[in-house]
Amino acid sequence: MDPLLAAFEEAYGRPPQGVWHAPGRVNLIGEHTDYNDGLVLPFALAQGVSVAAARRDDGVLELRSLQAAADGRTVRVEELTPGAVDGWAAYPAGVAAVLREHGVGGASLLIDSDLPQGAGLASSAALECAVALALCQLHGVEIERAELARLAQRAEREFTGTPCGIMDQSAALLCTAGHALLLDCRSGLSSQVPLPLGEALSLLVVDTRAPHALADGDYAARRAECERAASLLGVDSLRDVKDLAGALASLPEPVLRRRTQHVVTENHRVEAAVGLLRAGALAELGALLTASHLSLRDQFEVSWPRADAAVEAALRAGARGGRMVGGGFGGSVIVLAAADRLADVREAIDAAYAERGWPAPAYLEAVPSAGARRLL
Ligand code: GAF
Repeated sequence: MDPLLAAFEEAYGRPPQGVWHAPGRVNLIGEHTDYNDGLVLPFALAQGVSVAAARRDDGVLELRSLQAAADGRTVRVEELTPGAVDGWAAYPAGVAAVLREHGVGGASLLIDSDLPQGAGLASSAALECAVALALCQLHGVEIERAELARLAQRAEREFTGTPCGIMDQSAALLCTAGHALLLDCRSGLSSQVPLPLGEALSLLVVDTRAPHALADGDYAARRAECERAASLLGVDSLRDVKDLAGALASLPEPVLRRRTQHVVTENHRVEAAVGLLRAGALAELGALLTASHLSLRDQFEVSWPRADAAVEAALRAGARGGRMVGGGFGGSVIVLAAADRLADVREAIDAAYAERGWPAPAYLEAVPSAGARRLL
C-alpha cells in the first residue's frame, strides 16, 4: 500500500477519499516582477506536496503532516481567522478559511512533501494549492484555476502575513509538462512555452542550503520600494515605465533607481527568453539567466553569498548561465549546462563551497512537469 494511504488510515482510522498533488516551481526568469504587474516564466517541478484527504461534514478541519508528525491541529472551519493557527498549519488553514466563502467545509488532511523547505522552490504555494484542490473536489466546489491561484495567494497573505505575488500559486496550478508558463501578472493571461530540457541541455537546481523566509521583512521592503518608485514616477506600477533612461534621471534616490532598473530590464529579459525558446534556441538562454542574476545581485540586492559563489563556479566550469531563483536572501540557484558538463559543474560548485567552509549544496535536476492534479 502507498505509505501516505497507510499513514492516513493509521492517523484517522479510515481510508482517504483521494490524494491530490501540487508541484514546486523553478522560475526560469522574471524575478520580483510579479508584484510589479510584470512578466514571469516559471515551470513546475516533479517534486511537490501531496495531500491525502477525506471530507468531514461536521465543520472540523484536521491537519497533519508527515514532516511535522508531532504538530497536528484540529480546528473548526467557521472559527478560522488570521492568527488563529500558526506555523506550517497556517497555510492549509488559510486556504480552508478563504474557500469557506465558496462552500467548502471540513476535512481530514494528511500532508506529505518531497520538496526541500526554505529552498526557494515555492513549497508554501504547493501546499496551499494541493489543499485547495482537495477541499474543492471533496465538497463539489468548482473554481477556475486562475481564480483558485488568486484565492490561495489571498490565503497566504492574510493568514501568514507574507505579501507574496501571484507567480507561485499560478505556477502550481497552471503549468503543464514540458513547458514553462508565460504569465502576464497584470492581465492574468498566460500561455505555455515549450521548454525541452533534458535532451542536450539540463537545468540543475542547486539548493545552497541557506534557508530563506519570505515572511522576513526584506521581501516586503523591496515591494514597498517598487511602489514608492512607481508613485514618484506617476505610474500605476513599474510595468508602465517605457522610458527607462528618463525614469532613472528623474528618480531622486539611488536605491529606487536600482530597483527600477532591475524590474524594467527583467521584464525585457522575460520577453527575450520567450523569443529564444519559441525559436528553439534554448542554449542562448544562458546569457539572459546570468544577466538576471547580476541584476538581482547588484540592482535589486536580494542575492546572497552562496548563490553568487555557485553561479560563478558554474560559469567557470563551462555552464551556459545561471541565476538565483525565488524571493532571494537564501534558497536555490539554477544552472543551465550541457548535459555532459553537469558533473564538472557540480564538482566546481562543491569545491567552491568546501574552500569557504560551507556545507555542500544539494542538487536536483529540474524536469518541467505537470501542474496540480488528483493522483488517486
Ligand atoms: C516569492 C514570491 F512568493 C513570488 O510572488 C515572487 O515575488 C518571487 O518571490 C520573486 O520573484 O517566490
